[in-house]
Amino acid sequence: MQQLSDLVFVSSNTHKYQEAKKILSSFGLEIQFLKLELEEIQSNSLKKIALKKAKNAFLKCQKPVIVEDDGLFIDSLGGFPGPYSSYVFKTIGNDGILNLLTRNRKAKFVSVIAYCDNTIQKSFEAKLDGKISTVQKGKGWGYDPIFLLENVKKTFAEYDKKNNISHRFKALKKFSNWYLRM
Ligand code: ITT
Repeated sequence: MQQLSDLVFVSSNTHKYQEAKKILSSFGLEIQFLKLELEEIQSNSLKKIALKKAKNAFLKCQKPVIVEDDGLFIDSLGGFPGPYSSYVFKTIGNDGILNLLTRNRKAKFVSVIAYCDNTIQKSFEAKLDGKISTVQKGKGWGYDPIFLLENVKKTFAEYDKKNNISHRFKALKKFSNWYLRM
């Protein structure tokens, strides 16, 4: 049964919201959306960034909120761009990343979902291992055209089941298991 809630997903990124909405709906949870660019603290920890964003979002909405902070961590670049993924995407973009890489192309996507209401602050983290492709493939958003799933040999942008396996799916699953039992 679908559960309507006061829960608001706050983000400046509509793609993230659309995926989160579908995923949460498959767990029986309906959410609202507030499109808003929240101030982000500088930190090496996605968890710290996400928890602070959630606190700010709650202060703005005065309703239970979730936010998400993601990072693409590339092994041969010592985890770069990691917490700076948004800035790096806006500046050098996918072509810039491809130009930086040579042989070792291992990478992972990490998602941290942070929840905040007037008494609780909590975060849920998940990762998905993959590789950086040699060329962009498919028409996805963000890093989707360069994030290669080794087992299916497709990028996220080419793969129609992204929402069943992604870093976002895994973190939202952990969140829902907790939230729906609260
Ligand atoms: P917020 O307002 O929610 O912070 P944002 O896009 O700035 O939105 P992040 O700070 O979490 O989000 O930045 C993560 C970066 O990684 C950003 O450039 C995204 O486009 C990219 N990204 C995150 N998840 C992705 C996914 O599933 N596929 C492709 N790119 C993704």
